[in-house]
Amino acid sequence: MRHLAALLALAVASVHAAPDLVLRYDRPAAETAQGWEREALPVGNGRIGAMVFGQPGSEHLQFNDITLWTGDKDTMGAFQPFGDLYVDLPGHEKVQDYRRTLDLARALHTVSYEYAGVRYRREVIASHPAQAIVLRLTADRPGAYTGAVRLTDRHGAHISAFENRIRATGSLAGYVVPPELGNKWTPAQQPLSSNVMTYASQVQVLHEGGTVTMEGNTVRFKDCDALTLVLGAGTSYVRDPAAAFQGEHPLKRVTDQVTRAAASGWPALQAAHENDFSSLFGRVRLNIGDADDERRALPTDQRLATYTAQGNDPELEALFVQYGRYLLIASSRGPLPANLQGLWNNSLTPPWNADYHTNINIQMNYWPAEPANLAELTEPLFGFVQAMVPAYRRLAERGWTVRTESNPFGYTGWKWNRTANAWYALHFWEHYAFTQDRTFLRRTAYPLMKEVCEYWLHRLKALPDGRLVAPEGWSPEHGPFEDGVSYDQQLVWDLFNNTAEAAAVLNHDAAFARRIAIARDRLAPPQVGSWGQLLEWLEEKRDPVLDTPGDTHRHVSHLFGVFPGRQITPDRTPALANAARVSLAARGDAGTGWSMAWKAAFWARLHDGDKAYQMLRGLLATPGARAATQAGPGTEANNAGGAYPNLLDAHPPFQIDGNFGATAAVCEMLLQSHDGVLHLLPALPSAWRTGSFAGLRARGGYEVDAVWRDGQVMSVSVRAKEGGGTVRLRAGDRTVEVKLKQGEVKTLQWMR
Ligand code: FUC
Repeated sequence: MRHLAALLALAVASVHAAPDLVLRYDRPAAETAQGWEREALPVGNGRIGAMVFGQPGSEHLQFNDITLWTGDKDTMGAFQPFGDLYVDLPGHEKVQDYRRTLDLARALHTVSYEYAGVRYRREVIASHPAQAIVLRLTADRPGAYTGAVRLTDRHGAHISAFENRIRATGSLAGYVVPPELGNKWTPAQQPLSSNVMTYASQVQVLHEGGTVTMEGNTVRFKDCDALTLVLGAGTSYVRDPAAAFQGEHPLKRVTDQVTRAAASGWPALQAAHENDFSSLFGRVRLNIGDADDERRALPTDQRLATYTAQGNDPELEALFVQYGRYLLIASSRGPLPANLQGLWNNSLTPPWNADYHTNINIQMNYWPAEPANLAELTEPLFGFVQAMVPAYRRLAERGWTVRTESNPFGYTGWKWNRTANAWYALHFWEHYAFTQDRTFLRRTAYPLMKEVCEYWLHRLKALPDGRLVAPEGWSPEHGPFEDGVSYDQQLVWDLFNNTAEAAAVLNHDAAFARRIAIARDRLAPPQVGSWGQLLEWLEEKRDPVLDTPGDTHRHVSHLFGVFPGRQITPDRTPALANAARVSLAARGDAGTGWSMAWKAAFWARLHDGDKAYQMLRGLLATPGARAATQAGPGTEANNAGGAYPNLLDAHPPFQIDGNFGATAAVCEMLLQSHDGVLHLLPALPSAWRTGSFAGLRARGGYEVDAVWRDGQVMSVSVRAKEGGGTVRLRAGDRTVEVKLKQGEVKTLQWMR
């Protein structure tokens, strides 16, 4: 028995040999209007981050802080780009053997090339422990570096320099985007903002060998062996409504961060960064098959183009899945959640203000967090929601609610999206479901869920036949505002269902739990329409487009109950699951990035691996190249999804939800746990015949590893990280029960 376990462990280790997780290019990112979002590579420590261009003659880091926003509690404003760091290396424009990489596992960006017989190398990290972005320049010959460092600011900050440090300090008070920089408002129309945010950035230049001098606000270096640049940035934003979101001037904090990081030196900074990053990133391994050597040899942009045309590159697919995890770690460890562009945005007037959109986008950003073993990265989302609730309460007689757009000062605008409160509540519940953190459930999740229930108990209205409906709702961006739209109904069902379960777990509030369970069962339920579809509205429409098989609108919100909800499952509600399949098939395979990612997750929950895979192919494709020709009436930018050469999701422009949604959808293809059983490979596509995963999380506090061959599960390990008890494991149509104590791991050889 022992012997068998050892053999099995060996087999598991060999199939777990993770594919190389490196994006590589043989040219720098273009300094063009779109180069920053399509070719430059993102680094981030969860709060500050940069797009790195890798131009040999002038390195460029376009950097941001996730809290730099215009707007306030009364006006929307927009997430803002911060500034730019340049390292000019005159002469290095024409170089040989150029290479640029982003190593996801190490969160390390590198550039290397040869110039005038010298091999040059650059490394960039965005360190969470040091709260700084660090750029290291080395060469294989001493004295090879001569050039200059410049720091710019996008909002006209005051720039000064002293002791090899350049610093920028400014304020957004009274800031208005100049018309020549894209502001469409006339001065009279300009919405007044009382945002008085202050901000600061600075870069310290450290050198080995040679000399460094200051010339105005430029740091010049001559004949240096190596350089280390430490970049810090911050704002006065605090996630605290009681302080009106306004804290101390960040200058001292940023100065201290840069000083401390500079004192550590590169080797220590790099080592601490890698330890920190890999403690999160290294939790999940994924092997869904091998690529051939020819593909492996291609730079990522060419590899993507080849894959778009020919498929057949499971290593690129695994890289794309892991990229979503990389991006979440890089954009969700600060005071605010990842926004529409994570934290990378270079425009003063970004699309949709690079905001927090509540009808799919902010939620999708957090879909991978729990299943892909990054549960602690949900903190910025939860902290954000809690900090906004006092303002959102003003929008409701009881409880709170929200509109479609939102900023981090409590403002929420554009059309009502009232059930987004229930959607937020779902994330709180899921955090408990995956982590079994009862303290979080009792103190944080339950009170929030209950308040949202109170909103809906108050707002729901009874139809003459007794069914309860959410009045005046909107199936996001599709059709009219009316009573009982399926999206609202399913969200409220999910809210009541989860809250009743939460009360039971906590053994608390039994009377309230009974009340919401009764209300849940009175909600107008999902219905099947005349062509077998799941109805999107309470009554079937008589409309040339809406609710017809020809309607290919990108939002598919009436399938919420399939994913991320759990009202509809193939096993418990097969007729509704079939109707969901009919609706989904009619909506088609095209879409913007997030739309395709959502569809991939739906197909996974409907146990159709090949359809889910087909959606994944659309997401990981040169934009426009693969999308079906299904753009019909009522659709917007329906053929535009895909991935840019840097593998960021195309909306267009770049919108990060599709990256996160793709990662989450693949998790759903490999492991599901929402229907009372840990279901292994519930939607394995035929393209992934043999493979393994390690470290995926399941509800109940479990961590799961699995190995499969020819589509059959060979072995599975379940670790009761938290909780424990009896867990039901399913693969295909076989289910077994396993008892686990907290902390215990059990490995089963599954093959019959
Ligand atoms: C929703 C979507 C759009 C876009 C925007 C940010 O409104 O309908 O496609 O993703 O959010």
